Amino acid sequence: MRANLSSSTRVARNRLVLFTMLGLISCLGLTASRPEESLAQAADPRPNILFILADDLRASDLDYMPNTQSLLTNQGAKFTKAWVTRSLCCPSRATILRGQYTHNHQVWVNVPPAGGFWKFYDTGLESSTVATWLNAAGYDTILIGKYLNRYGLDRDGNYAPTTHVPPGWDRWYAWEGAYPSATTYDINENGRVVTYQRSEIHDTDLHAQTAESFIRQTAGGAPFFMYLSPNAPHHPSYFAPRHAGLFSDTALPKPSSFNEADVSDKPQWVQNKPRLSSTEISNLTDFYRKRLRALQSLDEMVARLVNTLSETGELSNTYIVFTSDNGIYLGEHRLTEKAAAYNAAPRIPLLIRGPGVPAGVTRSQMALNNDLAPTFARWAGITPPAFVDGRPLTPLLTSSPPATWRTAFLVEHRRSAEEYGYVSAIPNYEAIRTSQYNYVEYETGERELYDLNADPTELTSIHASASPTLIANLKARLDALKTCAGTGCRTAENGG
Ligand SMILES: [Ca+2]
Ligand SMILES: [Ca+2]
Repeated sequence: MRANLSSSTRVARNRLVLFTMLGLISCLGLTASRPEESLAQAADPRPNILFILADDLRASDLDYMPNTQSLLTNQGAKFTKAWVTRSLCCPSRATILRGQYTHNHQVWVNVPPAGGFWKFYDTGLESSTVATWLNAAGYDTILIGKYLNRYGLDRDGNYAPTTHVPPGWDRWYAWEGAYPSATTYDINENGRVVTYQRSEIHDTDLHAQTAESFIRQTAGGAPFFMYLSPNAPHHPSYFAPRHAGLFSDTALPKPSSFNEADVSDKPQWVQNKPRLSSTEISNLTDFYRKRLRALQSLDEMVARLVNTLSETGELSNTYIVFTSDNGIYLGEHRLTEKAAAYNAAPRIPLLIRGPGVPAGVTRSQMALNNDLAPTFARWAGITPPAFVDGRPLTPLLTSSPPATWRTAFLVEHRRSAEEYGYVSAIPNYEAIRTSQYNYVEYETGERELYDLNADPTELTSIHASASPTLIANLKARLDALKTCAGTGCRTAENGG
Protein backbone atom coordinates (compact mmCIF):
# COMPACT_ATOMS: atom_id res chain seq x y z
CA MET A 1 0.00 0.00 0.00
CA ARG A 2 2.75 2.35 0.99
CA ALA A 3 4.82 1.32 -2.02
CA ASN A 4 1.89 2.09 -4.31
CA LEU A 5 1.41 5.44 -2.66
CA SER A 6 5.09 6.16 -3.02
CA SER A 7 5.36 5.29 -6.69
CA SER A 8 2.19 7.15 -7.62
CA THR A 9 3.28 10.31 -5.86
CA ARG A 10 6.72 10.05 -7.38
CA VAL A 11 5.20 9.65 -10.84
CA ALA A 12 3.00 12.62 -10.13
CA ARG A 13 5.96 14.70 -9.02
CA ASN A 14 8.09 13.81 -12.00
CA ARG A 15 5.23 14.71 -14.27
CA LEU A 16 4.74 17.92 -12.37
CA VAL A 17 8.38 18.89 -12.99
CA LEU A 18 8.12 18.01 -16.67
CA PHE A 19 4.89 19.82 -17.18
CA THR A 20 6.05 22.84 -15.25
CA MET A 21 8.65 23.21 -17.94
CA LEU A 22 6.01 22.88 -20.66
CA GLY A 23 3.68 25.31 -18.98
CA LEU A 24 1.41 25.69 -16.00
CA ILE A 25 -1.77 25.07 -17.97
CA SER A 26 -0.55 21.65 -19.10
CA CYS A 27 0.29 20.89 -15.51
CA LEU A 28 -3.19 21.76 -14.35
CA GLY A 29 -4.59 19.63 -17.17
CA LEU A 30 -2.62 16.63 -15.90
CA THR A 31 -3.83 17.11 -12.36
CA ALA A 32 -7.40 17.33 -13.55
CA SER A 33 -7.07 14.15 -15.61
CA ARG A 34 -5.48 12.20 -12.71
CA PRO A 35 -7.63 12.95 -9.67
CA GLU A 36 -6.47 9.79 -7.87
CA GLU A 37 -2.93 11.15 -7.73
CA SER A 38 -4.04 14.40 -6.16
CA LEU A 39 -6.04 12.40 -3.66
CA ALA A 40 -3.00 10.24 -2.89
CA GLN A 41 -0.92 13.33 -2.19
CA ALA A 42 -3.58 14.95 -0.06
CA ALA A 43 -4.01 11.67 1.83
CA ASP A 44 -0.41 11.56 3.04
CA PRO A 45 -0.26 14.00 5.95
CA ARG A 46 3.19 12.96 7.15
CA PRO A 47 5.59 15.84 7.71
CA ASN A 48 8.63 16.80 5.69
CA ILE A 49 11.96 16.53 7.50
CA LEU A 50 14.67 19.08 6.76
CA PHE A 51 17.81 17.93 8.55
CA ILE A 52 20.67 20.45 8.54
CA LEU A 53 23.99 18.98 9.71
CA ALA A 54 26.89 21.42 10.14
CA ASP A 55 30.48 20.19 10.38
CA ASP A 56 32.44 20.89 13.60
CA LEU A 57 30.00 23.58 14.76
CA ARG A 58 30.20 24.43 18.46
CA ALA A 59 27.03 25.12 20.42
CA SER A 60 28.39 28.58 21.24
CA ASP A 61 28.72 29.40 17.52
CA LEU A 62 24.94 29.93 17.39
CA ASP A 63 25.60 33.35 18.92
CA TYR A 64 26.86 34.42 15.49
CA MET A 65 23.90 33.05 13.51
CA PRO A 66 21.06 35.58 13.87
CA ASN A 67 18.68 34.02 11.30
CA THR A 68 19.07 30.60 12.87
CA GLN A 69 18.33 32.13 16.28
CA SER A 70 15.20 33.96 15.15
CA LEU A 71 13.79 31.28 12.82
CA LEU A 72 14.76 28.09 14.65
CA THR A 73 15.72 28.78 18.29
CA ASN A 74 12.89 31.25 18.87
CA GLN A 75 10.37 29.17 16.90
CA GLY A 76 11.09 25.77 18.39
CA ALA A 77 12.99 23.79 21.01
CA LYS A 78 16.63 24.36 21.90
CA PHE A 79 18.43 21.43 23.55
CA THR A 80 20.96 22.76 26.04
CA LYS A 81 22.52 19.34 26.69
CA ALA A 82 22.89 17.73 23.28
CA TRP A 83 25.87 15.47 22.70
CA VAL A 84 27.61 13.17 20.28
CA THR A 85 28.71 9.80 21.61
CA ARG A 86 31.95 9.80 19.61
CA SER A 87 33.37 13.21 18.81
CA LEU A 88 34.74 12.70 15.32
CA CYS A 89 33.20 13.33 11.88
CA CYS A 90 32.76 9.91 10.29
CA PRO A 91 31.85 7.90 13.40
CA SER A 92 29.26 10.54 14.32
CA ARG A 93 27.80 10.56 10.82
CA ALA A 94 27.58 6.76 10.84
CA THR A 95 25.74 7.07 14.16
CA ILE A 96 23.37 9.66 12.70
CA LEU A 97 22.56 7.42 9.71
CA ARG A 98 22.07 4.26 11.83
CA GLY A 99 21.01 5.43 15.32
CA GLN A 100 23.78 3.36 16.92
CA TYR A 101 26.66 3.84 19.30
CA THR A 102 30.05 3.49 17.61
CA HIS A 103 30.78 0.16 19.33
CA ASN A 104 27.79 -1.23 17.46
CA HIS A 105 28.38 0.19 13.94
CA GLN A 106 32.18 -0.12 14.38
CA VAL A 107 33.10 2.86 12.17
CA TRP A 108 35.69 4.04 14.68
CA VAL A 109 37.68 6.63 12.72
CA ASN A 110 37.63 8.65 9.49
CA VAL A 111 39.76 6.35 7.31
CA PRO A 112 39.98 2.64 6.49
CA PRO A 113 40.45 0.01 7.67
CA ALA A 114 38.92 1.01 11.03
CA GLY A 115 36.55 3.64 9.66
CA GLY A 116 35.61 6.09 6.93
CA PHE A 117 33.17 5.64 4.07
CA TRP A 118 34.93 2.40 3.11
CA LYS A 119 34.25 0.71 6.45
CA PHE A 120 30.59 1.75 6.25
CA TYR A 121 30.41 0.49 2.65
CA ASP A 122 32.39 -2.74 3.04
CA THR A 123 30.42 -3.89 6.08
CA GLY A 124 27.07 -3.36 4.33
CA LEU A 125 25.79 -0.65 6.66
CA GLU A 126 24.41 1.33 3.71
CA SER A 127 21.68 -1.29 3.26
CA SER A 128 19.83 -0.08 6.39
CA THR A 129 19.98 3.62 7.23
CA VAL A 130 17.42 6.25 8.08
CA ALA A 131 17.32 6.96 4.33
CA THR A 132 16.35 3.39 3.37
CA TRP A 133 13.74 3.23 6.13
CA LEU A 134 12.06 6.48 5.14
CA ASN A 135 12.38 5.85 1.42
CA ALA A 136 10.72 2.44 1.74
CA ALA A 137 7.89 4.13 3.62
CA GLY A 138 7.24 6.53 0.74
CA TYR A 139 9.46 9.49 1.62
CA ASP A 140 11.22 11.38 -1.14
CA THR A 141 14.87 11.38 0.03
CA ILE A 142 17.73 13.66 -0.92
CA LEU A 143 21.28 14.11 0.38
CA ILE A 144 23.11 17.36 -0.29
CA GLY A 145 26.71 17.97 0.83
CA LYS A 146 29.06 15.83 2.91
CA TYR A 147 28.29 12.11 3.20
CA LEU A 148 31.07 10.14 4.96
CA ASN A 149 34.81 10.89 5.15
CA ARG A 150 36.77 9.25 2.32
CA TYR A 151 33.76 9.24 -0.02
CA GLY A 152 35.36 10.32 -3.32
CA LEU A 153 38.78 9.07 -2.19
CA ASP A 154 40.16 5.57 -2.73
CA ARG A 155 41.19 3.33 0.14
CA ASP A 156 44.68 4.84 0.12
CA GLY A 157 43.34 8.38 0.31
CA ASN A 158 43.95 9.36 -3.30
CA TYR A 159 41.33 11.56 -4.92
CA ALA A 160 39.00 9.32 -6.91
CA PRO A 161 35.62 10.92 -7.59
CA THR A 162 32.85 8.32 -7.47
CA THR A 163 29.41 8.01 -9.03
CA HIS A 164 28.24 5.66 -6.25
CA VAL A 165 24.79 6.47 -4.88
CA PRO A 166 23.92 4.47 -1.75
CA PRO A 167 20.54 2.74 -1.42
CA GLY A 168 17.65 4.76 -0.05
CA TRP A 169 18.39 8.05 -1.76
CA ASP A 170 16.14 9.28 -4.57
CA ARG A 171 18.43 12.24 -5.24
CA TRP A 172 22.07 12.61 -4.44
CA TYR A 173 24.32 15.70 -4.47
CA ALA A 174 27.31 14.48 -2.50
CA TRP A 175 30.61 16.20 -1.91
CA GLU A 176 33.60 14.34 -3.41
CA GLY A 177 36.78 13.88 -1.39
CA ALA A 178 38.19 16.12 1.34
CA TYR A 179 38.79 19.89 1.14
CA PRO A 180 42.08 20.06 -0.77
CA SER A 181 41.40 22.74 -3.36
CA ALA A 182 40.79 26.42 -2.79
CA THR A 183 39.68 26.86 -6.40
CA THR A 184 37.40 23.97 -7.42
CA TYR A 185 35.23 21.23 -5.94
CA ASP A 186 33.31 18.26 -7.32
CA ILE A 187 29.78 17.07 -6.56
CA ASN A 188 28.31 13.68 -7.53
CA GLU A 189 24.97 14.84 -8.88
CA ASN A 190 22.81 11.72 -9.19
CA GLY A 191 25.64 9.68 -10.66
CA ARG A 192 27.37 12.45 -12.64
CA VAL A 193 30.48 14.21 -11.33
CA VAL A 194 30.15 17.98 -11.79
CA THR A 195 33.01 20.42 -11.15
CA TYR A 196 32.36 23.86 -9.66
CA GLN A 197 34.63 26.89 -9.42
CA ARG A 198 34.79 28.59 -6.04
CA SER A 199 35.14 31.90 -7.87
CA GLU A 200 31.65 31.33 -9.30
CA ILE A 201 29.79 29.85 -6.34
CA HIS A 202 30.69 29.12 -2.72
CA ASP A 203 29.90 25.52 -1.78
CA THR A 204 27.40 26.32 1.01
CA ASP A 205 25.59 28.68 -1.38
CA LEU A 206 25.45 25.92 -4.00
CA HIS A 207 23.97 23.51 -1.46
CA ALA A 208 21.36 26.13 -0.50
CA GLN A 209 20.45 26.58 -4.16
CA THR A 210 20.12 22.81 -4.69
CA ALA A 211 17.97 22.53 -1.55
CA GLU A 212 15.72 25.41 -2.59
CA SER A 213 15.21 23.95 -6.08
CA PHE A 214 14.26 20.57 -4.60
CA ILE A 215 11.72 22.10 -2.22
CA ARG A 216 10.11 24.11 -5.01
CA GLN A 217 10.02 21.14 -7.41
CA THR A 218 8.49 18.72 -4.91
CA ALA A 219 6.05 20.99 -3.08
CA GLY A 220 2.68 19.28 -2.78
CA GLY A 221 4.17 15.84 -3.52
CA ALA A 222 5.26 13.04 -1.22
CA PRO A 223 6.76 14.10 2.12
CA PHE A 224 10.51 14.61 1.86
CA PHE A 225 13.55 13.81 3.96
CA MET A 226 16.44 16.14 3.17
CA TYR A 227 19.88 15.46 4.66
CA LEU A 228 21.60 18.80 4.08
CA SER A 229 25.19 18.66 5.21
CA PRO A 230 27.39 21.63 4.29
CA ASN A 231 31.13 21.69 5.06
CA ALA A 232 30.89 24.83 7.16
CA PRO A 233 32.58 25.67 9.44
CA HIS A 234 35.09 22.76 9.22
CA HIS A 235 38.76 23.57 8.56
CA PRO A 236 39.92 25.15 6.26
CA SER A 237 36.71 27.15 6.73
CA TYR A 238 36.26 28.49 3.23
CA PHE A 239 33.81 31.40 3.15
CA ALA A 240 32.01 33.43 0.50
CA PRO A 241 33.81 36.60 -0.68
CA ARG A 242 30.89 38.74 0.56
CA HIS A 243 31.76 37.75 4.14
CA ALA A 244 35.49 38.43 3.93
CA GLY A 245 35.34 41.69 5.87
CA LEU A 246 33.49 40.31 8.88
CA PHE A 247 34.80 39.46 12.36
CA SER A 248 38.29 40.85 11.79
CA ASP A 249 38.41 42.07 15.40
CA THR A 250 36.39 39.32 17.10
CA ALA A 251 38.20 37.87 20.11
CA LEU A 252 38.80 34.16 20.61
CA PRO A 253 36.60 32.88 23.47
CA LYS A 254 38.71 32.22 26.55
CA PRO A 255 36.73 30.26 29.14
CA SER A 256 38.46 29.35 32.40
CA SER A 257 39.62 26.11 30.79
CA PHE A 258 41.43 27.98 27.98
CA ASN A 259 45.11 27.00 27.86
CA GLU A 260 44.70 25.35 31.28
CA ALA A 261 47.71 26.28 33.41
CA ASP A 262 47.78 23.32 35.78
CA VAL A 263 47.12 19.95 34.15
CA SER A 264 48.71 17.87 36.90
CA ASP A 265 45.21 16.47 37.61
CA LYS A 266 44.95 15.16 34.06
CA PRO A 267 46.30 12.07 32.26
CA GLN A 268 49.73 11.91 30.72
CA TRP A 269 48.58 12.65 27.16
CA VAL A 270 47.35 16.08 28.29
CA GLN A 271 50.40 16.70 30.48
CA ASN A 272 52.56 16.01 27.41
CA LYS A 273 51.03 19.02 25.65
CA PRO A 274 52.85 22.29 26.36
CA ARG A 275 50.78 25.40 26.95
CA LEU A 276 49.73 27.14 23.74
CA SER A 277 52.25 29.71 22.57
CA SER A 278 51.29 33.24 21.56
CA THR A 279 51.77 32.21 17.92
CA GLU A 280 49.45 29.24 18.36
CA ILE A 281 46.84 31.44 20.04
CA SER A 282 47.13 33.93 17.19
CA ASN A 283 46.60 31.10 14.67
CA LEU A 284 43.61 29.81 16.65
CA THR A 285 42.12 33.31 16.64
CA ASP A 286 42.55 33.52 12.87
CA PHE A 287 40.90 30.10 12.50
CA TYR A 288 38.02 31.18 14.77
CA ARG A 289 37.34 34.26 12.64
CA LYS A 290 37.36 32.20 9.44
CA ARG A 291 34.89 29.80 11.04
CA LEU A 292 32.53 32.66 11.90
CA ARG A 293 32.71 33.95 8.31
CA ALA A 294 31.99 30.43 6.98
CA LEU A 295 28.95 30.26 9.26
CA GLN A 296 27.31 33.24 7.58
CA SER A 297 26.41 31.33 4.40
CA LEU A 298 24.99 28.58 6.61
CA ASP A 299 22.90 31.15 8.50
CA GLU A 300 21.70 32.71 5.25
CA MET A 301 20.80 29.22 3.99
CA VAL A 302 18.53 28.68 7.01
CA ALA A 303 16.64 31.89 6.22
CA ARG A 304 16.45 31.07 2.52
CA LEU A 305 14.99 27.60 3.13
CA VAL A 306 12.50 28.71 5.79
CA ASN A 307 11.35 31.35 3.31
CA THR A 308 11.11 28.77 0.50
CA LEU A 309 9.09 26.41 2.69
CA SER A 310 6.79 29.29 3.59
CA GLU A 311 6.30 30.36 -0.02
CA THR A 312 5.52 26.80 -1.12
CA GLY A 313 3.03 26.23 1.69
CA GLU A 314 5.16 23.48 3.26
CA LEU A 315 6.52 25.23 6.36
CA SER A 316 3.70 24.33 8.74
CA ASN A 317 4.16 20.62 7.98
CA THR A 318 7.97 20.51 8.06
CA TYR A 319 10.27 19.60 10.94
CA ILE A 320 13.55 21.48 10.73
CA VAL A 321 16.41 19.97 12.73
CA PHE A 322 19.68 21.89 13.01
CA THR A 323 22.76 20.29 14.57
CA SER A 324 26.42 19.35 14.06
CA ASP A 325 28.42 16.10 13.84
CA ASN A 326 30.73 17.22 16.67
CA GLY A 327 32.18 20.31 18.31
CA ILE A 328 35.86 21.21 18.50
CA TYR A 329 38.36 22.52 21.04
CA LEU A 330 39.68 26.03 20.48
CA GLY A 331 42.35 25.90 23.16
CA GLU A 332 40.32 24.50 26.07
CA HIS A 333 42.66 22.34 28.21
CA ARG A 334 45.43 23.25 25.67
CA LEU A 335 43.59 21.17 23.02
CA THR A 336 42.76 21.62 19.36
CA GLU A 337 41.69 18.02 18.67
CA LYS A 338 38.06 16.87 18.74
CA ALA A 339 37.99 13.36 20.14
CA ALA A 340 38.53 14.02 23.86
CA ALA A 341 35.78 13.69 26.48
CA TYR A 342 35.92 17.28 27.84
CA ASN A 343 32.68 19.04 27.11
CA ALA A 344 33.43 21.41 24.19
CA ALA A 345 33.89 18.66 21.57
CA PRO A 346 31.15 16.11 22.27
CA ARG A 347 28.73 18.97 22.98
CA ILE A 348 26.65 20.00 19.96
CA PRO A 349 23.93 22.53 19.18
CA LEU A 350 20.48 21.03 18.57
CA LEU A 351 17.46 23.04 17.46
CA ILE A 352 14.12 21.57 16.36
CA ARG A 353 11.08 23.41 15.07
CA GLY A 354 7.99 21.90 13.47
CA PRO A 355 4.38 20.84 13.89
CA GLY A 356 3.41 20.82 17.56
CA VAL A 357 6.81 21.89 18.87
CA PRO A 358 6.36 24.75 21.36
CA ALA A 359 8.11 27.95 20.25
CA GLY A 360 11.07 29.28 22.17
CA VAL A 361 11.40 26.49 24.73
CA THR A 362 14.60 24.94 26.06
CA ARG A 363 15.07 21.29 26.95
CA SER A 364 17.85 20.26 29.34
CA GLN A 365 17.36 16.50 28.96
CA MET A 366 20.28 14.64 27.37
CA ALA A 367 19.80 14.35 23.60
CA LEU A 368 22.26 12.28 21.54
CA ASN A 369 23.24 11.89 17.90
CA ASN A 370 21.96 8.30 18.37
CA ASP A 371 18.46 9.78 18.75
CA LEU A 372 18.18 11.52 15.39
CA ALA A 373 17.40 8.49 13.20
CA PRO A 374 14.71 7.08 15.53
CA THR A 375 13.22 10.59 15.82
CA PHE A 376 12.93 10.88 12.05
CA ALA A 377 11.44 7.37 11.89
CA ARG A 378 8.83 8.32 14.49
CA TRP A 379 7.82 11.38 12.50
CA ALA A 380 7.47 9.17 9.40
CA GLY A 381 5.27 6.77 11.34
CA ILE A 382 7.63 3.81 11.06
CA THR A 383 9.36 1.53 13.56
CA PRO A 384 13.14 1.52 13.13
CA PRO A 385 15.17 -1.74 13.19
CA ALA A 386 15.91 -3.35 16.56
CA PHE A 387 19.63 -2.52 16.23
CA VAL A 388 18.90 1.16 16.93
CA ASP A 389 20.34 2.27 20.29
CA GLY A 390 18.84 5.77 20.44
CA ARG A 391 15.32 6.87 21.24
CA PRO A 392 12.88 9.29 19.60
CA LEU A 393 13.11 12.82 20.98
CA THR A 394 9.43 13.37 20.24
CA PRO A 395 8.28 13.19 23.91
CA LEU A 396 10.55 16.18 24.62
CA LEU A 397 8.97 18.18 21.79
CA THR A 398 5.59 18.49 23.49
CA SER A 399 4.57 21.14 25.97
CA SER A 400 4.68 18.54 28.77
CA PRO A 401 7.85 16.41 28.52
CA PRO A 402 7.98 13.16 30.53
CA ALA A 403 9.41 13.27 34.05
CA THR A 404 11.82 10.42 33.38
CA TRP A 405 14.46 10.35 30.69
CA ARG A 406 17.97 8.90 30.29
CA THR A 407 20.24 9.91 33.16
CA ALA A 408 23.56 8.96 31.56
CA PHE A 409 25.22 8.12 28.24
CA LEU A 410 28.46 6.73 26.87
CA VAL A 411 31.24 8.64 25.08
CA GLU A 412 33.80 6.40 23.39
CA HIS A 413 37.09 6.74 21.51
CA ARG A 414 39.42 4.40 19.61
CA ARG A 415 42.56 5.64 17.96
CA SER A 416 44.11 4.30 14.79
CA ALA A 417 47.58 4.68 13.32
CA GLU A 418 45.97 5.44 9.95
CA GLU A 419 43.77 8.21 11.29
CA TYR A 420 46.04 11.20 10.89
CA GLY A 421 49.10 9.48 9.45
CA TYR A 422 50.28 9.21 13.04
CA VAL A 423 48.68 7.82 16.15
CA SER A 424 46.24 10.19 17.87
CA ALA A 425 47.60 11.49 21.15
CA ILE A 426 44.45 10.40 22.96
CA PRO A 427 44.56 6.82 24.29
CA ASN A 428 41.46 4.69 23.83
CA TYR A 429 38.85 5.51 26.43
CA GLU A 430 35.25 5.10 27.50
CA ALA A 431 33.47 7.79 29.48
CA ILE A 432 30.11 8.10 31.17
CA ARG A 433 28.47 11.48 31.47
CA THR A 434 25.65 11.93 33.97
CA SER A 435 23.90 15.15 34.92
CA GLN A 436 26.56 15.69 37.61
CA TYR A 437 29.66 13.75 36.60
CA ASN A 438 32.02 13.07 33.71
CA TYR A 439 33.97 9.88 34.47
CA VAL A 440 36.63 8.65 32.02
CA GLU A 441 38.50 5.32 31.93
CA TYR A 442 41.56 5.11 29.64
CA GLU A 443 43.17 1.92 28.33
CA THR A 444 46.31 3.13 30.11
CA GLY A 445 44.58 2.60 33.45
CA GLU A 446 44.36 6.36 34.00
CA ARG A 447 41.08 7.82 35.24
CA GLU A 448 39.38 11.22 35.31
CA LEU A 449 36.34 12.38 37.25
CA TYR A 450 34.77 15.83 37.18
CA ASP A 451 31.94 17.11 39.35
CA LEU A 452 30.15 19.23 36.76
CA ASN A 453 28.13 21.10 39.37
CA ALA A 454 31.20 22.29 41.25
CA ASP A 455 33.57 22.41 38.25
CA PRO A 456 31.62 22.88 34.99
CA THR A 457 34.74 23.66 32.92
CA GLU A 458 36.48 20.48 34.11
CA LEU A 459 39.57 22.09 35.62
CA THR A 460 40.23 19.68 38.47
CA SER A 461 39.81 15.92 38.21
CA ILE A 462 38.77 14.45 41.55
CA HIS A 463 39.30 10.79 40.64
CA ALA A 464 41.94 10.38 43.36
CA SER A 465 39.90 11.93 46.17
CA ALA A 466 36.31 10.91 45.32
CA SER A 467 34.50 8.37 47.48
CA PRO A 468 35.04 4.74 46.40
CA THR A 469 31.27 4.27 46.40
CA LEU A 470 30.78 7.05 43.87
CA ILE A 471 33.51 5.65 41.62
CA ALA A 472 32.09 2.12 41.92
CA ASN A 473 28.61 3.30 40.96
CA LEU A 474 29.87 5.22 37.94
CA LYS A 475 32.08 2.31 36.90
CA ALA A 476 29.16 -0.12 37.10
CA ARG A 477 27.01 2.09 34.92
CA LEU A 478 29.89 2.64 32.48
CA ASP A 479 30.49 -1.12 32.24
CA ALA A 480 26.82 -1.63 31.35
CA LEU A 481 26.98 1.04 28.64
CA LYS A 482 30.29 -0.06 27.06
CA THR A 483 28.80 -3.15 25.44
CA CYS A 484 25.10 -2.23 25.34
CA ALA A 485 22.96 -2.79 22.26
CA GLY A 486 19.46 -1.74 21.23
CA THR A 487 16.94 -1.80 24.05
CA GLY A 488 19.79 -2.65 26.44
CA CYS A 489 21.34 0.77 25.80
CA ARG A 490 18.14 2.55 26.71
CA THR A 491 17.86 0.48 29.88
CA ALA A 492 21.49 1.16 30.82
CA GLU A 493 21.09 4.88 30.13
CA ASN A 494 18.05 4.94 32.40
CA GLY A 495 20.09 3.41 35.20
CA GLY A 496 18.28 0.13 35.44
CA1 LIG B 1 32.96 17.12 12.00
CA1 LIG C 1 43.65 21.46 36.13
